[in-house]
Amino acid sequence: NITLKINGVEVKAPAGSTILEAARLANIEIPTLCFLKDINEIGACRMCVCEVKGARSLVASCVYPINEGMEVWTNTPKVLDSRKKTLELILSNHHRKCLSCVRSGDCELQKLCKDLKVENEDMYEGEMQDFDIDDSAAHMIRDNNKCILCRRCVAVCANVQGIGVIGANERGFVTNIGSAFEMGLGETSCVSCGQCIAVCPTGALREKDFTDDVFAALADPKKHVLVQTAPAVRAALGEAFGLPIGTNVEGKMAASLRRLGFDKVFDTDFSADLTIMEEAHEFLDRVQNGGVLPLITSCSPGWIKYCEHYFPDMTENLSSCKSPQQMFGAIAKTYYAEKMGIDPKDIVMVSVMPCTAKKFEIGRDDQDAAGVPDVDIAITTRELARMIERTGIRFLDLPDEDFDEPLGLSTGAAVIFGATGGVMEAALRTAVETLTGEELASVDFTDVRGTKGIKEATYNVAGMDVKVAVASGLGNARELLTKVKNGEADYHFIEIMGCPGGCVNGGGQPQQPASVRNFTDIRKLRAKVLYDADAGKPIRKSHENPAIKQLYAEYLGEPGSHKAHEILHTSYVK
Ligand code: HC1
Repeated sequence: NITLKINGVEVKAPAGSTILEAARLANIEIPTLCFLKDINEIGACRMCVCEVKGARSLVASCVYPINEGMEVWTNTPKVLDSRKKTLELILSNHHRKCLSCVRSGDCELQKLCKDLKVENEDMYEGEMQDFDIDDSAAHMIRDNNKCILCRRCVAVCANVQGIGVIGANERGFVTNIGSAFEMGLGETSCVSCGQCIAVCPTGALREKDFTDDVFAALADPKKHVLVQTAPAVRAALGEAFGLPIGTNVEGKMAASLRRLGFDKVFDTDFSADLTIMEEAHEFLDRVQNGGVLPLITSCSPGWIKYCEHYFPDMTENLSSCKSPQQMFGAIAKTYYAEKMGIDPKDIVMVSVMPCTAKKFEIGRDDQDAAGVPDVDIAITTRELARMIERTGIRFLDLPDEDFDEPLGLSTGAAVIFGATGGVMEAALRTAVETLTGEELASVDFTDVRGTKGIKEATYNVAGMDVKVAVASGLGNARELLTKVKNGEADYHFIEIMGCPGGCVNGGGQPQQPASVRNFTDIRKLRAKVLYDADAGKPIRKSHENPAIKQLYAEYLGEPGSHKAHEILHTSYVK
């Protein structure tokens, strides 16, 4: 450990720490704007400046390493004044439409202005940029008039996802973040993961909001409006209402959806179980009949788009299974519609997803089992929170309620889909029992759990070594697939999720500020919600879900049947 003094108080911190980290250990939060640990460590915005004894000027504490005997001040008038001036300068070229901004109340810039006593937002009045809004992508909007050039979005896109479709254009006063050659984001090979939105400190980046369409459907008496909720939503929705990260709000979520007026409140977990039935069957079929291996999971639409753009020769490795979101819509508009005697055209299928790429997925080709789109509207966890707020539902006071049956019934295998490794574990539970014909002694495949970017394991199943790998985040996916392509690694089955940590950390989840993200692994806390939910379920294997058994018995026949293929499987483009 290194001993230093911060504001006159002795502090000990591990060698290699920055002033920012050492101060945090002493319960002093130094404000930041551009800094994101391990992602954007550029020391550029000057919000985190401090005085260091002997240094000629203020230093950027996010990148300044501590040393023995160092003396630091984080609270002198010079420091506070400098930070305030930085904010006033940012505001001089920021469209300050705070009252109508989607981030009002959780904008990092707004909070800093309040904390640092900015009293005059017009301090440096003068010429302002007036950028066009980029709404060319299916899933999001860029409003550069609210961009503060922190470059977090650029860094997460390039350094974490390995995509790099955005960067700084021009120089000086006209600097702006966008794509090359002034292209709209929708014209680039952006995969819609929304990680840029998740890290944006202001309202410059936001998802396309479809909540008005949902309200219109709910108000239409001719429509039968169904909702499905993704596994990871229950692990994060509570954050939008001030609950600690890692709170499971499944019951309150179901209650709130009922009060919003949905005709049935169903669960994507049901179709996650269904996906496992089809995907495990497909895996065993490929293994036993010399099909293309490794089989790669297909539930994450950001990953699918990435594969199509960047690894087109591997699309035949993709499972032909639709994602659980799409399978749900397909079953709702075929099996459920027939059972209930409702014309599929009168069903409005709404999905609540932790993901922005799901907005893109619903418009893909070959996703219309009943001749109409499987899913009509995909909204994010954040949009659902806004609907709840807008209608005055007192979320925290709601009772816990259950999903409706039968499409609300699910197992522990389904709920872990939302964490990296969860789909693999769920598939193994079913594939192993199918292959051996014996009951598993333990359903926990712990080697594929955890937030590590790439995980590998080998399981001996019925005398065969089954090699599996799991990657989350597209930079990790690229690393793994490059090894497979070069013959340096060889697997039977791979799970890939587009977002680091899986859906719990999806681009549509409630945003956590840098002051939280830099010091807490939000992926781990949210994933724990799902693993705890799994452990507490009476049924933990997809093939034991009674509603799934009934669906096959009454309608689909066997997994992989002709009918199952027509309704539940899809195709890809190269
Ligand atoms: Fe996901 Fe999936 S797990 S992709 O991360 O397979 O979004 O949560 O809904 O479809 O089930 C997302 C989550 C989600 C699908 C499932």
